[in-house]
Amino acid sequence: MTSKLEVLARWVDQIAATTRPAKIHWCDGSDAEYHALVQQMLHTGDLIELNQQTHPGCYLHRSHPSDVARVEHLTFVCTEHEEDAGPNNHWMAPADAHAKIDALFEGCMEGRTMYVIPYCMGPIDSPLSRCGVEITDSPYVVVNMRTMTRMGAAALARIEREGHFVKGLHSTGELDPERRFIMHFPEELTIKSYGSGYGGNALLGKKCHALRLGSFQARREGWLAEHMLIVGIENPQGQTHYVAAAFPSACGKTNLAMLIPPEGYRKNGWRVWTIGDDICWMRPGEDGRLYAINPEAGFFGVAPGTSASSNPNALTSISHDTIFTNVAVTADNQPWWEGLPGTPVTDWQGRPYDPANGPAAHPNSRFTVSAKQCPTWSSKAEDAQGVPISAIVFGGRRPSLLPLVMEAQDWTHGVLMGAAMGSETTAAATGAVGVLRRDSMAMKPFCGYHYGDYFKHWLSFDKPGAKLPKIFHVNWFRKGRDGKFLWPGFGENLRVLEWMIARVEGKARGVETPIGTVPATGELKLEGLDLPRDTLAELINIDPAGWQTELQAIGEYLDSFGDRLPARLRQEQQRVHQALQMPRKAANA
Ligand code: OXD
Ligand code: MN
Repeated sequence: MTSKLEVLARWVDQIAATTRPAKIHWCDGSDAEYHALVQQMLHTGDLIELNQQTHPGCYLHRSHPSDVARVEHLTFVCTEHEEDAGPNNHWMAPADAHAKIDALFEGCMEGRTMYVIPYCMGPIDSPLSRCGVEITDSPYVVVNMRTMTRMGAAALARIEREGHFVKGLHSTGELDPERRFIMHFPEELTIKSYGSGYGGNALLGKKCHALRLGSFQARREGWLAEHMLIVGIENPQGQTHYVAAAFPSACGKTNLAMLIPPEGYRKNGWRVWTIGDDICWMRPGEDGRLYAINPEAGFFGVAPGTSASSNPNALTSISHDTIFTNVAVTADNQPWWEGLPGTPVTDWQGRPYDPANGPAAHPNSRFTVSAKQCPTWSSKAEDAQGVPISAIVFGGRRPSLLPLVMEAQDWTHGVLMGAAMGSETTAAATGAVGVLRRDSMAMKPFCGYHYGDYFKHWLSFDKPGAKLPKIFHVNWFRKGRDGKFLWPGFGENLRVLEWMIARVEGKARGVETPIGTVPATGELKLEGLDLPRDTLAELINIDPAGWQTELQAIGEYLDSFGDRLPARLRQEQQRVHQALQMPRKAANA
């Protein structure tokens, strides 16, 4: 082993001395390795074969019923100074955190195999990509990491060239919620995760590396690591604009990333290209624009709600070579979840399906699939330079107040829109569902440092020579008085994206309001959509009294970040608040 890999070899030896595995397996990422691991897991029952006629290469994994989602209350950012982790994270002193979790790792791999997974987040040749090594005792983690990252020999070669990497240590342990921690040490570029086999807690390349440590690395190095999908919108003239969009977990990022244009748009030649559905790394290019890569190579998508009407591209992607986690199965052994046709016979826990036990598939059941299986996958996802971003979109589940779409006046206002983002909670994390919480840039569970410093970092991109994307805020989830959604969503969201692109190209006038620019009458193309005019008016209506209360609440929220909150952001909030107090024309006049 050459000298640069000695650091890695020494670390692996040291972990082996603590965890005491029976065997060490260095993962090469080959097909043969993948198939051997699948066979082994079929034998142990970690995987269950699904109907190979209808779903070739598809398998089901059932996790422990207490281990089905991310566990934010057990997730820690362990910076030397508590202040650096910020009020947005749980903090533990690094020495205490190491001691606590190392005690759990002691001897935990006895009699088992320890897998060493070298991986690269992002295209293997991209200067923006970053490498890591995950050590785990879970073969399920290995096969998922193979789909979700560029894993194996090529990543190892890059690590050897660069000589540095993020260190991730994981063990499923006893799957005891009392002995479960996800610890991040950003200053040491180290992750330690014990006691959970669930994706976000165990596939360390994803949330732990690409977002929590990634955001920390990004701030140091002058780029952004964000919880965003990346989608390309090609117009009938063949020009493609790339849009990066942040929504909290389980708010439809995967659906938007794989959107199917409404029929009229398809006929006219509009196309949609998928680059990523969850994470986006962006940095300024030489021309001043922001260029983005998707650090992931696969989708770890929420299964329930994925259907022929909501996301046919996802459904096609997962018709073969997919690992399903915690879905139900039908009588002929096909994967099943709420929203699909057919009938479940066995629920996600392997019990005969009984509606009295709740949904057949766990609400946070997932599929893991290679991005290349998506019919709209774009080869630009492999572009080492990334794709230029024309628009950044923020959004959340807001049943009222927030209009369908609004555009920020400038970058600072856009950062305020992102910081003020709020959403109803979903099943992607444990805890109550349907409660409104602020989730700045959809990064509340993922920002690896103080939110005040993070906002400052965002603001810092606005400098001479920068050609920054326009920033928008959308709300697909506004409800009418009858409690029903006002906007049909899904493919129809392209109409809103078209308006944004028209704004980017200077082809739509919009109507300025104190909270942002909304579409002028006739600018949102509604042909072929049965949407009454007053529903549209309601969707973009701005309620000044409601917004005054909202701005007040945003101010209080910003104040919770204390001294580290950039004054510019608080001034921006005051500017908007004051503008709301001035008399103005009706937004949708
Ligand atoms: C995810 C999440 O799994 O955000 O992507 O929870
Ligand atoms: Mn996510």
